[in-house]
Amino acid sequence: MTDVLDQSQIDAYWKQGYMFVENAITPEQLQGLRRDYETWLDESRSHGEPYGRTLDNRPRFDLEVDHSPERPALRRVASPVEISDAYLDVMRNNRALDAVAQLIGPNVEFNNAKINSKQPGSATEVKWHQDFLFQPHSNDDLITVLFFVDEVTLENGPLEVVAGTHKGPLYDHWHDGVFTGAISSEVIAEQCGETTSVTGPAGSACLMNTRLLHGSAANLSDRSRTLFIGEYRAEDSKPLQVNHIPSLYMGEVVRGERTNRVRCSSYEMEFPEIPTGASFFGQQATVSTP
Ligand SMILES: O=C(O)CCC(=O)C(=O)O
Repeated sequence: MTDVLDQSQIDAYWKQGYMFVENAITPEQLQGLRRDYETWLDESRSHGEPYGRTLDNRPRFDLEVDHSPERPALRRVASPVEISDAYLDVMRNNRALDAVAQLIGPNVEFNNAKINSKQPGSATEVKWHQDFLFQPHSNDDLITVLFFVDEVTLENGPLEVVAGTHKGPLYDHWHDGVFTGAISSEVIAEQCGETTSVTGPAGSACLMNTRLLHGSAANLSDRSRTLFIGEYRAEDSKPLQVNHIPSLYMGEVVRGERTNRVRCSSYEMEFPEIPTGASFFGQQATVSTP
């Protein structure tokens, strides 16, 4: 395994709950991600509603409500690793994954992957949530890696995080009997006063603890903001529910080896709702909280 982090960076990750990694992928890999996304964006012009099929028979390509042939707003591609060699290669081979292996490895499995894209002027936003509330595991050693397919700026809807909240509680994502995939407005008022926007050049990545509170606002610029998002887990962290973005590659050991061990930590939460629509954007649309 290649060590890419020194001890001070490892300590900073566990203190803040996130980490920025520059040059997480090569320029050639970046070009491949861009090329395939542009092809899918172009294809989306000829669709008026979510389309394609994932392993669990949900639409693979999800469209924003303001999508049109003239201004396509393809906001989500579920499991692009199954339909693109470029995305599969990045999922398996990237510098951020070496950092993940140092933080929660040495043995690491792939959990799931998706693209979140905010086209200029589209309504797409991500409400405040914690990833773990969508995917309970026997322990919480999971890291989400968000690869910047475009440059991410303050104007184009960057990821916003609340540093240190991975050490706090798991907040309810069910409200009045509805799984909204988001925290309540009370928790937002209490916890999300001081946020950090994670910006940087295309090709970089943000590593995020699965318990960290995060969200992102709409893209107010004239440039797209596309992220390729991969989730990884310690190999001894076993899923307690079906994967909400299943793929042929879930559970693949991407660093280290298979040990056949399970490790449990102590926590409590309500199981999430398994989405029936194309993505969690539909679930989050059921609430008006930011
Ligand atoms: O697209 C973003 O800005 C954040 C992505 C995210 O939090 C998610 O998809 O769970």
